[in-house]
Amino acid sequence: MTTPPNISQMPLNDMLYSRGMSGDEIRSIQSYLQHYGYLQDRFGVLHDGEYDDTTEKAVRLYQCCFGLPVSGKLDPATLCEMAKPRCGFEDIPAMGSAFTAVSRWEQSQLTYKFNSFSTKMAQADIERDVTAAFALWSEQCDLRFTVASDGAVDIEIEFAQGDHGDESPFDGPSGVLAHAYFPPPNGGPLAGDTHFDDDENWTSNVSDTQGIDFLTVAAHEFGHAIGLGHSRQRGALMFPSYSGPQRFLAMDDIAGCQSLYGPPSISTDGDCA
Ligand code: TQI
Ligand code: ZN
Repeated sequence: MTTPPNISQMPLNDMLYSRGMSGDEIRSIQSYLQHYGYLQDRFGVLHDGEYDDTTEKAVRLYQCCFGLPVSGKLDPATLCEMAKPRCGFEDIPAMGSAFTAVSRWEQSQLTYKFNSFSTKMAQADIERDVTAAFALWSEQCDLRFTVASDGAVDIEIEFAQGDHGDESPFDGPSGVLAHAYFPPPNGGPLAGDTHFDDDENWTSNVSDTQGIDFLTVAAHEFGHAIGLGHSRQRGALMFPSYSGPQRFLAMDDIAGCQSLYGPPSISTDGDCA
């Protein structure tokens, strides 16, 4: 951890720094904002020593946190606040988790079954992709998924078009692709159930750029079915927009599922001698 610059030792008298300026003072301010967590990755690239758009966003965030007028400029009031003695710990944790967790299943063994299949993909491909999508989660947290052919299960999987008997009808091609219900007590009897819009052009072929990768969407929906909400982290499987196949979990997804279920328990079935 580097020492933050001591703003009280800067020449501050009647200075006003704003967009477009550059120099060593700007560099010190940037390093101050960085140290306390105000220069966030999501603000974009930072030009060292230049009062750029990213610096302005960080200044706005700082002003907001300290109840100062949010001008985006380093005015005397803002500089005066920065020059005050303060705690050396960051105000905004640098690696703050981006995931959200809603609710969890009480048991670590979950069952699923298929109520219907797609008209767009072969049943065997769907079964294989669902197995692989569940495995992404079960490899990283203490959950196991087993398929059942009938009877009461935790996660009911179905493909449907338009109105399909819950409160959330599908909307035809594109738009909403699928939805899943969070673990109990959310969703009542639908808890965990995962529905796919069969008006989408589902594919199991990653090089089919016209289609929507079923495994990716299934893995995202199962994230909801085990209790995760969306992540603020671009690149997380639980980030709320689809930008092509992503058949792996990001660190943030792993942190999310482990916060609910803990790391995978040591296998007792003899396969890791
Ligand atoms: N379906 C939404 C989704 O699963 C439904 C939804 C919106 C939702 N907000 C929610 C479900 C909060 C649970 C909790 O995100 S979607 C993507 C992604 C959709 C979107 O059809 O828009 C994926 C389905 F993230 F790529 F945009 C799957 Cl992977
Ligand atoms: Zn989602």
